Amino acid sequence: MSTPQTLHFIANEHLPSQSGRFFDNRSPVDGRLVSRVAEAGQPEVDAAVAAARAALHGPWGRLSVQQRVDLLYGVADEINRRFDDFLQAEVADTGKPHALARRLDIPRGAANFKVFADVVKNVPSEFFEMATPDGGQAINYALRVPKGVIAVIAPWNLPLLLMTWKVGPALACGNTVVVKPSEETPSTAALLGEVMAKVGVPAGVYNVVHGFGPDSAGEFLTRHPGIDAVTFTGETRTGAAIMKAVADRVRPVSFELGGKNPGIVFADCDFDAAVEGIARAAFENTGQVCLGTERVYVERPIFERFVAALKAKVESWKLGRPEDPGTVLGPLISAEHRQKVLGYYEQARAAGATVVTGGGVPEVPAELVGGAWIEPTIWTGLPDDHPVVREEIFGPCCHVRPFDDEAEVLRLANDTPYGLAATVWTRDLQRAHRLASRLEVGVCWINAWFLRDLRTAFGGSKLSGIGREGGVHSLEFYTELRNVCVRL
Ligand code: NAD
Ligand code: 6OD
Repeated sequence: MSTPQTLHFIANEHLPSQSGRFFDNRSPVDGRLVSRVAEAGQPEVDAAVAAARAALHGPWGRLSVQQRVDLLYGVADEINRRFDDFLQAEVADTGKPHALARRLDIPRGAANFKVFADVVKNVPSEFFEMATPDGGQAINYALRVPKGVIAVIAPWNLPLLLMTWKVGPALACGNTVVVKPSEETPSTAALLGEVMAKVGVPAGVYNVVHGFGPDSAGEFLTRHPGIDAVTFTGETRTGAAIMKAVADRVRPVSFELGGKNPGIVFADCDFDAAVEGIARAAFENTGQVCLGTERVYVERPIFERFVAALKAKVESWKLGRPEDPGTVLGPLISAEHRQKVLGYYEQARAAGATVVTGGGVPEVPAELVGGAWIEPTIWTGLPDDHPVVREEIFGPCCHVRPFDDEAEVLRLANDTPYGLAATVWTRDLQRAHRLASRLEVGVCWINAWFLRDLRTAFGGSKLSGIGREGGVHSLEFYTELRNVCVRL
């Protein structure tokens, strides 16, 4: 059987590159070839941006809000109708367990269209009456207009979820998009093109170009003069490169970047819930979640017991093939990423950390040896300034450290250049609210983790991002206000 091809999606057509160039998309489960992916050069990026611009001034731009809303509901319904196709595509690229993709990634892919369709149906507008200098009268009202052609640059960890988290609001607000999915996970973005065409989204509204970052599709797109704004999720240093790329044209950016998130566990917590919550925060999706917890602080009286329980919990989680219903942990995204994570495992060992569990590569059946498998790992005993405790690893690992009081743990938690998320486990709600107001993060969970209401503001402080998206907050980035002043 010939290897499937993943093509660009431009003006509702699946197209190869003019250069004929392809790159390999390999499964992180066993290294098998999933597809050959067309690699965009400047001509494909030019074509995608031109298609997006034409659609903006064409049929898409002439739709009423209700017509857009109906189409986006249609997109969500079609994703749900093709749920299994999306699931298979996402799992083929990422190796994540079916159970996780079924619970999280694919439903959120659909929900991201419905939620923002609902948001734009109910946007109020401002209105002011004024006196004119000659004693007459005028009125002012604000129109919310789309920003234009939005570049969406997406990462590989939650590919459909994070891409649609940007495409949903962008389209709901009347923009058109050119998406550059991660080179590791091109499949669901391509599949979404089929959905758009099927439900009747006009050609050019949703475009996808595949390729890499620097000197490839990502950079060609962010430098393109036809792009009106860039929304990006990924590493902080990539965000810095994108900011430079758009600086000369002074284009706005919305950035969701890296994190080194603290998990804080007080002795009065619901112990089992805290163990379960921290285990999910540290290890779910094989630790490849920007909101994940890589620094865990546990109040001293329960420290030993907590570490033992966390170890027992993660050791009970089965690594395995995605389709196996018992599988909780998949592989990392790639051999290259595993090298990076193993580098931190090695640094922790060299620095004398206590390796509570894991620390290396697990034994796997022969057919999985080509995959990016890794052991979930817990350390204790590292100094607060060690790179393992300070840098984002993005793997299934955490360092656990005892603390003695609230002031100390607040200082430790905030001692980071990042500011994405924190999770606090306690039954003392006064203390919880106090910490929530003092932790320097964009999202603070109390007795929960990754619990999301999509109407809330989402984003990071410090090096973890610029801007907030979610609910009406997304309107700030995806629309502009135009004031209309009418002399009566
Ligand atoms: P990455 O920055 O390496 O890549 C993200 C995307 O940017 C990819 O599509 C890549 O091809 C593209 N890219 C790379 N260099 C580029 C350039 N110079 N110009 C334009 N595009 C470029 O990130 P990743 O490895 O895919 O994802 C993991 C990172 O993403 C982690 O740091 C994680 O914390 C972060 N992340 C953050 C959030 C959040 O909400 N804050 C969510 C998910 C992931
Ligand atoms: O839930 C979301 O909307 C979101 N942006 C999650 C980010 C997860 C990071 O890996």
